[in-house]
Amino acid sequence: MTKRILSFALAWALALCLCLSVHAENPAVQTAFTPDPAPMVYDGVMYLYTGEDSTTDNGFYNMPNWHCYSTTDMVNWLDHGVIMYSEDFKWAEPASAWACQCIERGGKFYLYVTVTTDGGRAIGVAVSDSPTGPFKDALGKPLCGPDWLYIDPTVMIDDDGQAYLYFGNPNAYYCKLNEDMISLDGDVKMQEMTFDAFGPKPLGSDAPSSYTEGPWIYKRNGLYYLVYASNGVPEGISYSTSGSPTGSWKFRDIIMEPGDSTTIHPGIIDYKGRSYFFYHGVLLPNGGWNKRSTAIAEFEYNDDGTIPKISHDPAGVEQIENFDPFGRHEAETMSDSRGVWSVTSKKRIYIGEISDGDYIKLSGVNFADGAGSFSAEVFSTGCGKIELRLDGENGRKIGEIDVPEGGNFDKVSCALKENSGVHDLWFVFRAPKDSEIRFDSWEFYAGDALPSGFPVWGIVPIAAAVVIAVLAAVIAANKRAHKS
Ligand code: FUB
Repeated sequence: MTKRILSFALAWALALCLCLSVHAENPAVQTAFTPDPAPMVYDGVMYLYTGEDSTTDNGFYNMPNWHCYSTTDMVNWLDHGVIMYSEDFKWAEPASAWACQCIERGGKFYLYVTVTTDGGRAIGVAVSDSPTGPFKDALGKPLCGPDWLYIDPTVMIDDDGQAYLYFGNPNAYYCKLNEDMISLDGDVKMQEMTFDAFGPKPLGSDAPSSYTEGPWIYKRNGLYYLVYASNGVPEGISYSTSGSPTGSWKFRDIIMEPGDSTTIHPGIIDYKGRSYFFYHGVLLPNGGWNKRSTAIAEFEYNDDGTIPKISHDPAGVEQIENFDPFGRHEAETMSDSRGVWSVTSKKRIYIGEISDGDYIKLSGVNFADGAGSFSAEVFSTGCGKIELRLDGENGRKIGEIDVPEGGNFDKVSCALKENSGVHDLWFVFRAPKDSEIRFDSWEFYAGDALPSGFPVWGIVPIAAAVVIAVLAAVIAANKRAHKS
């Protein structure tokens, strides 16, 4: 008996592990090119701020805007769309939205960015009441700059409330921020760029140390960590530590060797008891040195607080919670996708450019006792279908909706076949050649599944017919009674 209970428990534990250890492949986002990742945790949610490498090549970095994404399970990310364009800073040039970082203070969110202005780079600051925007230029002018050195801002608020801003290429600079977070407290200072502080300079380089750009500052267990792109190009990632936020710094080690991208931009953060390392690389089809994507790796600090070596791992990170599909969800929520692109329009963010054979995948979706029906706000330029499949692109089909031609994100529904438990969910799109599907949102409804292929809207005429038939029978019976 004990044996049976044990093997039953083992089977359950195994099943649970299988459910939770679904791996999403890097990159974290497939619906845009997402360089210069900057994570932020606020109110139990992991936010990710990135630039966007345009699909249109201009021979340099063509970066029109910044995006924000969020997750609570590290694998299924929701795209909050474009949160700002570089020209929202009226003094800045279009398509110059380089690295950024967001931080919260006193219920306001401050977004520090790099943009081009007056032939140089400058750091601007925008403010919002929400982590996902809208953000507004806080000053109407640069916070500091312009000069080439003013790139890649990273920001930290120390335990005593003092905020610090760090930035710089090819040297590392810092300054204090006033409590308002939008003005400097004192002068900008350069760190001591020595071998001891930032490691050995690359062979044949004029640089004073291995420090290159893209600093990321944080404090952990009383120790300050400055993580940065190192070794010139192609860049790797190294780090230095200090007992003080202003240095002096001690070079510790290289964390990540250069990959396939000229640049690589770090961000490190703890979330739900785990430590995550964000960087970018060339990870999407048609990617390249100026079409980069955010990748994530989980790591554990060594007992002495040092950071282990981290490899470029396409496997990505483990899902840490199941996904609840009930209630309304944006279509731009996913762990993986193929062929689709996120669009930020004036009215909404939606998934567009969907053609035949494309898919969107959500990982570790907990249907609990089962969903009975499904609806989506969707339309197409031809007719189309969305197939709902479990555990694979060609997995078991639990339902299908017809996507209407024309209209404007009208709601269509279908009944579902059995789907209880935890599954990976795939929306597989079918569409005639040269047509496009646009997909704004979806929703699962708990309850008994309707017979297979039975459209939810079909209930209305049938219910009406039943009511009419009953009424007619009652009237007829009344008439008969009256006559006799
Ligand atoms: O993305 C443009 C620039 O490339 C960033 O500001 C640098 O850190 C490097 O990633």
